[in-house]
Amino acid sequence: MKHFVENHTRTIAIFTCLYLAVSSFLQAQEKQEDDKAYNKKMEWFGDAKLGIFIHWGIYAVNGIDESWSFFNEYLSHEDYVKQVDGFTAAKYDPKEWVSLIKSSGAKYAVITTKHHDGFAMWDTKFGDFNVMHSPAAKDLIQPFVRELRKENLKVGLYYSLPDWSYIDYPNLTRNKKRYTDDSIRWNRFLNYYQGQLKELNSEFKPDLYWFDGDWEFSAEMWQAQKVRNFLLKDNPKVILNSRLKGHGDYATPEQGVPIVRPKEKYWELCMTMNNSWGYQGNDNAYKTPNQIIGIFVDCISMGGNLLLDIGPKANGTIPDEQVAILKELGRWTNKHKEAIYGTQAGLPAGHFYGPSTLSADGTILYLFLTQTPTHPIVIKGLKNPINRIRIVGDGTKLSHQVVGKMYWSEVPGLTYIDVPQDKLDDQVTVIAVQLKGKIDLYREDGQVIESN
Ligand code: H79
Repeated sequence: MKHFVENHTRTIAIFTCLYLAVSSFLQAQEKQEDDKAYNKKMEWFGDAKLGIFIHWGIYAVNGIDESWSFFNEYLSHEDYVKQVDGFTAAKYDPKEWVSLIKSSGAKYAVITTKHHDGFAMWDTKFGDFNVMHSPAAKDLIQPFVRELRKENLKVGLYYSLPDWSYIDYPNLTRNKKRYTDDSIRWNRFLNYYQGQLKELNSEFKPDLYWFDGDWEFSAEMWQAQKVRNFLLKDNPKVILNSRLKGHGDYATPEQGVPIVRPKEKYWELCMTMNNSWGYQGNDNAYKTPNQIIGIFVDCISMGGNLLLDIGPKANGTIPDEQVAILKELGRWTNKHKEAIYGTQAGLPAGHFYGPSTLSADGTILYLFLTQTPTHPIVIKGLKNPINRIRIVGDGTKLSHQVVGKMYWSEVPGLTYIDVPQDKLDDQVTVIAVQLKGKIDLYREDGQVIESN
């Protein structure tokens, strides 16, 4: 009898172990499948590198902060809303917008369909605080989406979760609340905002949603998982930014350029050209094209994208300063496209004094010269022999010299590359280093010398 119990216990133990091993194997496989599907979905985004953000809404009429100006009580909600009367979009030319965006080198655009102020820019069935009840009196999103698609650019829709104008939304301003705890009113708001999202999803089938304002409530309150599920159900390839309380696909640092590489595989820095998201005629603090290109190459060097913002005027024209920046960016991205699109993050810190990228196959290293070199530039810790070095978008061959390579040491020498001053780009010069084989870096801390 004792023997039987022992045997029986052993059999159970063996089966339990087998079961656990098989189920963890299956789970790992499932995760791999998930990762594969996720990476496939994210592929266009990872390759795109540059997107244009558009903040367009009634705040352009007075040229004041989008939504925040009344939320922070710099003017009354009533006065803020009066801007609707001046929102004409009279010179709106979506074809021209898209042609400018495309010529900048951007591969996608993200437009505000509704900011925190709640003013909807498309012909929504939900409520009447929208563009149909303004002098513009037409859907402004639909023709823009159509033009983007015609030009093969990806479509991103910005949508604010908070709606500070909606009668059943709890927050009106920083200091004024409509209510704090009322599930009936909150449910009315949930139906409203989720209804709008379903409308956007079925009408425009965007490639990407850019949510904002999720900090106001919890994932449970927003019903974030449910929202993600219904958006993906009807539009399975859609990418969601991170601002759906942890239910998104990629990270969105705002304004601050990362110093170290973000831990998320996919990320995008959103940034203004001056200090405002929407059009503000008084804000002349524009970054120079050189600064913007410098920030852009920092992003791609760390495996991220740049989503660069423009703020059109209430009549639908894009301010001259912004057009000029996009054009210069376009000249630069077009000349250097091989070093930008479809590349991967470049060298980790320590190998080169500046940003860099790598071709998808890892055999070409692109170095971005954001500062004018007064001497040959140097790469450290490169084990590969070099086939050829050239200036991107120009073709000039460059000579190099390897210095300090000891035959008895594993540590590679220093590679010095001569860059002729008369071949520099007006903004950022790019050097292509064609390697023999995939890049191979020395990453140790030198070598202990035991005998010489
Ligand atoms: O649409 C643009 C801005 O209007 C919006 N996002 C970009 C794309 C934005 N508004 N504010 N912010 C981003 C940053 C907000 C910061 C704060 Fe807060 C909100 C400070 C206080 C409330 C969240 C909660 C961060 C700190 C506490």
